[in-house]
Amino acid sequence: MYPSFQVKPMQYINQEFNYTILESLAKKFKEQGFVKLINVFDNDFIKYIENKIEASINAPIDRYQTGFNRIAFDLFVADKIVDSLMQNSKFRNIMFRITKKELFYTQGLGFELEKNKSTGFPWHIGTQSFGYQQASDFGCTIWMPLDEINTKKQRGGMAYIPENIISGKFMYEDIDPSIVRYIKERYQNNDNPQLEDYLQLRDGILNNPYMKVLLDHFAVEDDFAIGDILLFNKNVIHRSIKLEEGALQRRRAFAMRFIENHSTYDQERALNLEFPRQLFNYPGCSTFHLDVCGQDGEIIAKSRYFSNHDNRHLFISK
Ligand SMILES: O=C(O)CCC(=O)C(=O)O
Ligand SMILES: [Fe+2]
Repeated sequence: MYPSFQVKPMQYINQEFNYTILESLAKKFKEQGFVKLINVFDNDFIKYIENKIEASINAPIDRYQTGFNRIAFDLFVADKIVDSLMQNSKFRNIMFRITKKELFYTQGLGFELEKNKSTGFPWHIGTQSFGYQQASDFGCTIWMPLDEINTKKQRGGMAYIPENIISGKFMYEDIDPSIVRYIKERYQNNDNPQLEDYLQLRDGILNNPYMKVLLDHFAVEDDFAIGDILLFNKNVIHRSIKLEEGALQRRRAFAMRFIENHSTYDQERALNLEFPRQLFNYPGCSTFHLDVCGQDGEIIAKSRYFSNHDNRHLFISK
């Protein structure tokens, strides 16, 4: 007889979130645009992600990413483990009950901050990650730190603004498009716009001294144990928090982006992401927004870009 040896299947989700808990999380998510969930992912899943991130993230290439020690966009394409998380009924239930949306997984990203050095991203919204869907379409992120975050010790997490106080919606709807339009019009008028003009506007609107007074005042910063996550919608203004002195050398995080399943492609918005990169001739961090669809108005989740739509669709049978 051979000893009966079986590999334990990955559970992904560590605990039951009952109806009452999910409804109270949903209420918070609706009000604030974000919610912290405790003890969601199991150790096997976290270890898997950690190993893969370690092997995939690299030194930054784009100026906008230099706040990180290592970073990667477009991770986990056709990854069996991540695909089966999207198929997991407990996971689907959590995502649907809290967001009240049927979601489609688009992208995975990895981030690493180095102690006392990396500043990460300043106040921002998901201009790049959600820059190919209509401004009004729903999108959200699961942010999953891979190192413990203690706000009273080393910090190194994120800060975020409740959407019922200040929402970042105006950035998608008005500011991002008008910044590109301003640069374009100056270019057309032979007014010689400079990369610096663009960068100051792109990063400056949410980080100018007066806006910072408000954002810093209303910022929420949480502790995270390994397995805890932050779920936040695309309108939540957020920033990285520096990892301060202490035992941890670096803080890593994995982010998963989702869009509402019926979101459509906004080609002008996607091309707007490219315009400054072409004009000022610097590399972008991702071409996902160009590759994902070819036609304006196309349903993104049905695009030929995704080889297996069912693996990414958090389908809910009602
Ligand atoms: O991990 C970080 O510091 C930044 C993460 C972030 O901005 C995001 O996931 O949108
Ligand atoms: Fe972000």
